[in-house]
Amino acid sequence: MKIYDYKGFPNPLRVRIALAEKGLLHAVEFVHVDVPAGEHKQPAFLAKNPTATVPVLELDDGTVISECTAITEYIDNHDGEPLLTGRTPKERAIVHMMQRRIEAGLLDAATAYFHHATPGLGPNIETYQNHEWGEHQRMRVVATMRALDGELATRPYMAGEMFTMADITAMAGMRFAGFVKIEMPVECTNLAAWCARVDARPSLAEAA
Ligand SMILES: N[C@@H](CCC(=O)N[C@@H](CS)C(=O)NCC(=O)O)C(=O)O
Repeated sequence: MKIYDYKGFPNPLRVRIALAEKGLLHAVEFVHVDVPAGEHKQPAFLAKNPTATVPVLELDDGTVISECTAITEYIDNHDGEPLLTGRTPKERAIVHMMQRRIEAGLLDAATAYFHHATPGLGPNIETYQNHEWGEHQRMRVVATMRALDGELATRPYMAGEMFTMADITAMAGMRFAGFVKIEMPVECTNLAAWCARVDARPSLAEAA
């Protein structure tokens, strides 16, 4: 298996954490894609992923899979022992529900803020910016943090009693929000405790 990514970027981090949780971090070959230089917009990469984003998983048979949720599903289920994506239909549904809420309201919103309301990846990559939209997304991030804080009053992890893909997306989102200086409201004590709990997992250090 090959993973095309850019170490340190939030979406690649999601897949690296999933690999670490499964003990597979050293079983894959990482191929560096120079995103700031625009390599992901060149024909060779677009042939693998027409949406021009990293990470991308390439299987030994040549199958190419993009989107972190799809890649995580493959990594987690290929051995028949899922740890991160739920085991029963109900667990799987709740993991996907929470994952998508968090992806949209936290990670994607923080990313939109970065690309639209800050210099982002620089003028060569940021060919369209809408500052007002970016600022709106910053407010969405804070609202999502408050909503997640409320959810975490009743359970230790985003989708229930176990650490899952929803927590991975949330950690990538919280880290990226911190990187772009969107602060967590001080009253979000449940979310702060969750951050400390998840940060302490060995997979986070292994994937960094
Ligand atoms: N929904 C995609 C998002 C991937 C994504 O946006 N990756 C960023 C890096 S964190 C990227 O490749 N950005 C390139 C660009 O914006 O031009 C996923 O889940 O993989």
